[in-house]
Amino acid sequence: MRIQGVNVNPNANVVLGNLIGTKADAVGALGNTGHGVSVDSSAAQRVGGAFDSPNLSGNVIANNTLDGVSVQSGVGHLVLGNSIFANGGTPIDLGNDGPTSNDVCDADVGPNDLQNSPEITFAESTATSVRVKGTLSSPAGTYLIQVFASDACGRAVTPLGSTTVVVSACAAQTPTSFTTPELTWNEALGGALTLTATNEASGTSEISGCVFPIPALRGDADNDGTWGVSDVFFLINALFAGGPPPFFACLGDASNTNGVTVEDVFYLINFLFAGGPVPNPPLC
Ligand SMILES: [Ca+2]
Ligand SMILES: [Ca+2]
Ligand SMILES: [Ca+2]
Ligand SMILES: [Ca+2]
Repeated sequence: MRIQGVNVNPNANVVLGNLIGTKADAVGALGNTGHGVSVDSSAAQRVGGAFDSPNLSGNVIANNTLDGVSVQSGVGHLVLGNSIFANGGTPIDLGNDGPTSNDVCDADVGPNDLQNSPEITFAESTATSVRVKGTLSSPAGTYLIQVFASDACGRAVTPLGSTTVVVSACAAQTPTSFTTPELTWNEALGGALTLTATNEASGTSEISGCVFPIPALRGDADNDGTWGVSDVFFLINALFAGGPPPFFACLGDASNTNGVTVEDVFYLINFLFAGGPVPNPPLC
C-alpha cells in the first residue's frame, strides 16, 4: 500500500482496519514484496488510530518483505494502534534506512522529524497487568507513548494502551521520565514489550528496544525484589503518613485479602520475624 504525493488536505488519507500482508484470518501470510505501508507525502497521513484515540482498531501489517511501515518523507504521519510483526525490515522505519538511533534532545530532522523512540528503563508484571517506566529525550511538547506486547522483540503485535508525557524542556543529561498506568496484559500476549512515541505535529517514532517485565513479588511493598523490614516501613508510610503507594497494589497486599490495609503490615511482620506464612501466592 502506498500513500504518495503532495496532498494539501491534512490527514486526507486514513489507513484503518486493514489486513496488510495477511489472509482474512489476520494470521496466514499473504505478504507484499515491498513495504507493508509506504508513506511518501508532504501532508500528514494516518496509519491506524488517531492521536486522541490511539487504540482505535488499527491495521495488521505482517509478513511483508521489507518494512512494516516505511515513512519516507513529510512529518506528522501517525502510526498508532497497529499490529506489526514478521516483516523482513524494520516494523516502523523513518527514512527507509533501517533502525535510526536516537539523538540527544531529538534535534535531527527528516521523515517524522526522526522522532526519538522512548527507552524502557523498567517493566513489571502481575498475572493480569503490566506497567512500564521509561524516558524520552525530545523537545518541549506533548507525546503519546504507546505500549505493545509481542511474542518476540522487534515487533509491536498487541497495543496494550498508552500514556501521555509532557516535556517542558529537553535536558540533555536527564531525559523526561514517565510511568504508564497499569495496563491489562497476560502471559499469552507475550512478554516482549516495545513502545512508540508520537507527537501530533512531528509524527510517530520507530519502535523502541524491547524489555521483558519482571514478575511482581507479593509483599515486596517497596519493590526492591526481596522481602524485608523495609517493606514494613514502606507500607506504614503509605498507609499512615501519606507516602507513595506500592507500584502495584498486589505488592502491598501481603495477606492477599482486603487490598492494602494494616492487616498486611501485621502479616509481613509475622512472616519476617515470627515464622508466619509466606505471602501466597508469592508472585502477583
Ligand atoms: Ca530509519
Ligand atoms: Ca531523533
Ligand atoms: Ca522489599
Ligand atoms: Ca491485604
